[in-house]
Amino acid sequence: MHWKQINEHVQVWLREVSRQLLLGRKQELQVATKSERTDLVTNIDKQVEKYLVAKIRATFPTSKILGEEGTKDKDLASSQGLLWIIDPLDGTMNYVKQRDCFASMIAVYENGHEKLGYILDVTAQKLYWGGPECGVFCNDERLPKVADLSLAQGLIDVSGRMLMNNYHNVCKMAQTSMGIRVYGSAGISFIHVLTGKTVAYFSHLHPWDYAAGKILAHAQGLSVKGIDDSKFDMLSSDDVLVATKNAEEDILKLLG
Ligand code: 2AM
Ligand code: CA
Ligand code: CA
Ligand code: CA
Repeated sequence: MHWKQINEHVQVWLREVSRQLLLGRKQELQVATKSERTDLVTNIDKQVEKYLVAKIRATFPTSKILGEEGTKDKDLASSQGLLWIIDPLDGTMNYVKQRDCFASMIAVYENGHEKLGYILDVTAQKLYWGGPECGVFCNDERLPKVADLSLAQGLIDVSGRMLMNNYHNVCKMAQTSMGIRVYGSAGISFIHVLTGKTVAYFSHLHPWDYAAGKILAHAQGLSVKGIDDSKFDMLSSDDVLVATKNAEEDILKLLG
């Protein structure tokens, strides 16, 4: 399928997703915990996933879908046709506590190949989108390629949990870099690497946290790597490192 046939629909859906997320943050949220005290889900996470799944099924009925909030079709690994991986609201804790720094993400694969990735920075009203066939855009403007800086030349971004536990020696990585940042949204962190604001982002992530960012990062010439598992496909969780090629080399040497 031509990427434009998919993109014309997704761009319209994400405008509605943006409206729902902006409206939701003004309202009282229904907040529940999932795996632990700090793992939250709101009525808006569920509402946006439901909206996107309905649109995908109505428009591309043979699609397979994996969504964070419970959508999991059978035979996701079968590589035929379109596979959608969606994170309706990324940075739910930020959405609840700060009401900013959150994203919505969609990844599209066709016959097992990376096709299109979308990260919507809702409060900035910026949609980062693209893929191997069209390159990467921010809204209507093509994103420039980022400089291949080393770890010592840039900022590194890790998850709060990795930092608190000095997991994989991240304190040493931070000391080697120009400084460390923690944003609380994998989508926003991917955007920072895509736009050259940071040289690396390192976090334990699920497929819906990294699928869109991985497609965009590859199209930007950046490296995305799973650190723990030898198998790093679009359906496994892993400690994921997205970085410039130079910073990746530096970080791999410091890994604990
Ligand atoms: P989420 O908001 O969609 O759950 C910081 O918490 C970042 O890590 C967010 O992008 C969050 O995505 C993701 N994340 C992955 N696993 C998480 C977990 N178990 N608890 C909280 N956040 C998690
Ligand atoms: Ca979540
Ligand atoms: Ca997420
Ligand atoms: Ca989410």
